[in-house]
Amino acid sequence: MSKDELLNSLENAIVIGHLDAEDEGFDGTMEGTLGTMELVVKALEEGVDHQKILDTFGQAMEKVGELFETGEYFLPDMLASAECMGAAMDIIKPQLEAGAGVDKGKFLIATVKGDLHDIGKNIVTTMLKGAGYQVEDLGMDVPSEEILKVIKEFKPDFVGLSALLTTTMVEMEKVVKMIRKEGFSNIKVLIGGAPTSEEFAEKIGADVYCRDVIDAINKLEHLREVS
Ligand code: B12
Repeated sequence: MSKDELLNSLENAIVIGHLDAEDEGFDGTMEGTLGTMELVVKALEEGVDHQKILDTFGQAMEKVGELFETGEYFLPDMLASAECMGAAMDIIKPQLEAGAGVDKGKFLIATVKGDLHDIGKNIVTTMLKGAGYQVEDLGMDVPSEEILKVIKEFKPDFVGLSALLTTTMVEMEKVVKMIRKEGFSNIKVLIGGAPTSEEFAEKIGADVYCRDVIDAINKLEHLREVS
């Protein structure tokens, strides 16, 4: 199997929620065929670029979203793909986190209140750790009060907020206002997640919008240079 074929199979396995070779799949025909976990291990063994693997994860979840939107997928289907993503991330995580041996600052990250999407946030957490940031991850569905409490204890240089729903992105504004009201003017706030944008970041007073994790790493470098 070529590297491209391997990545295509990986994308397909995530989309159809095929976890591993023991999983028989939704139609009972997939037992014995390579699932997400075996394919990620194989990709790593064959030296496929980590970023290409992460891109494949993103493309797979994008497809799952489209299938959900068009009514072909239901919640359990999205959950099966999310489970595959979680397992795949657990496999690749140690390699991505293998520290840069530098201290680039403290980063507090959370998915805002009401939002249960944490795949993107977890990728950002893992990659930033690997890039040398000290990351405190508060998880998902985190109320603004909790974020503020931890800001006071952890004293981060950066706060990262994630939201995947149009209904929860408004929570971000609440957090930004709280941070500013408490006088933490030195903390840079980064936001990300599908419904957010540059314009939205500006509107709510966040410092930076990040399209994806690479964008985040580049923009953080810039913020560190100018501060
Ligand atoms: C997986 C998934 C789920 C899973 C989540 C599991 C989990 N543990 O995360 C489950 C099944 C639980 C779920 C539930 C729901 N979901 Co959902 N879900 C998705 C799906 C398919 C993929 C999201 C994902 O993981 N993407 C892959 C990651 C890698 O990308 P990402 O999150 O965007 O993150 C990258 C960047 O955005 C950025 N980033 C993200 N956050 C941050 C933060 C910072 C600080 C930085 C710097 C960068 C950054 O970097 C990341 C890595 O590069 C999306 C479709 C989509 N296209 O997004 C729908 C989607 C987000 N869900 C949707 C919906 C409607 C729901 C439900 C309401 C469904 C329902 N009827 O119950 C519920 C809501 C639950 C809740 N309260 O949150 C809609 C949202 C529509 C909208 N506009 O609001 C989408 C868009 C699907 C669709 N097309 O309709 N979902």
